[in-house]
Amino acid sequence: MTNRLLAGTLAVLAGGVLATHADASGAVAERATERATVKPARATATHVVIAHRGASAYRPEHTLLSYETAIRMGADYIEPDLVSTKDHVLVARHENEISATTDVAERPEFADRRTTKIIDGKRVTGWFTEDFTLAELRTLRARERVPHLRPGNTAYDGLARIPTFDEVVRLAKRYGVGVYPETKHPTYFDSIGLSLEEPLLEVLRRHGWTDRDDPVYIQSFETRNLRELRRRTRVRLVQLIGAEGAPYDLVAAGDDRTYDDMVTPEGLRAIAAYADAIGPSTARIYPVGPDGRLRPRTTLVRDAHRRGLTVHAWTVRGENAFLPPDFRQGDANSPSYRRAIGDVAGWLEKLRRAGVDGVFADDPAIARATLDRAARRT
Ligand SMILES: [Ca+2]
Ligand SMILES: [Ca+2]
Repeated sequence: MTNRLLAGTLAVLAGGVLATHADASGAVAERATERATVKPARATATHVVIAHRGASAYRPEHTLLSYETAIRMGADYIEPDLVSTKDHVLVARHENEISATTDVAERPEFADRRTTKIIDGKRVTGWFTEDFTLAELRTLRARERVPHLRPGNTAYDGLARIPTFDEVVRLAKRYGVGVYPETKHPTYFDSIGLSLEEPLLEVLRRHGWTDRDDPVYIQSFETRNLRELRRRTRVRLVQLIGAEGAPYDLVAAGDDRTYDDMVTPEGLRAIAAYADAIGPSTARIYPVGPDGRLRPRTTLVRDAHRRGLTVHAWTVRGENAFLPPDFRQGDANSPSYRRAIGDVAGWLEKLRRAGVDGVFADDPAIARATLDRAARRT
């Protein structure tokens, strides 16, 4: 474990700088330097660090810059959210609507692609990946989603393209870490003839990742596509569980079961029939009271472990704006209070004590260091 922490620390120190350069055609490419000096942590310790959208605290989310930074910080897994292009290639974006994380709205050639759709029952207006070919999407440039909270990350705006899932897997393999892909809106993508599961498994198969001991977890907030994946692959599957609401596939089918039902012992037993892990909101472990304070912890982690389910909780973010009030720090009247970093190590330690097996973290470095330090003590 000491070696692992050391490796992660060295990686951060040695690899903090990522070089970007313009290639002959003028496009910006991302390239790692000092590759030989980097020995990333491997998924062998007790606690797994999943780099949520990459090192999204430090770089625009879902870019190779973000994933590579996460690997250098000691992440075990990098987490691409997956949506489809018009020509059925999987790319990494948190939503199929891309105006918040790319420069698409400023491209006159794509102005007529702006449209309104109903996605998972909600009306959404903007530009959608399924209306662009991969070649078209590749002309866009990624940008920071929350510049008001992460102003430093805007320095990287315009430097990275939208990566394909294949590129993300190749990056992970090059560094010896795993991938933790999430299928986004699987019922919706089925409805427009761009099913996500087939190309997902095909990319993994091409890279030789087909078994439960390969460094892969596939996650979904829906249930039907995980059951379907269980029949088609041996790689590990994760049922995501929201703080509220219900899986959209159940809603669409008129099934009134909700995430509340899924965290009961009976619900967990049903999940264990097709999934290897659950990915609950931290609010399912430490509910948030009406005053915003954390309430005593639930029995979810224990109940899940009794069913043989691994527990990976989401999402740990360091800014006060995202932390439970108990862990916020600084002057609440300061204009920079929301983006100031609170006691994220304290929050991670509290989750560790609750027995979680891993966390989704926007800052993989602090998660790696905190969880490893705790493991060294115990
Ligand atoms: Ca995700
Ligand atoms: Ca499908």
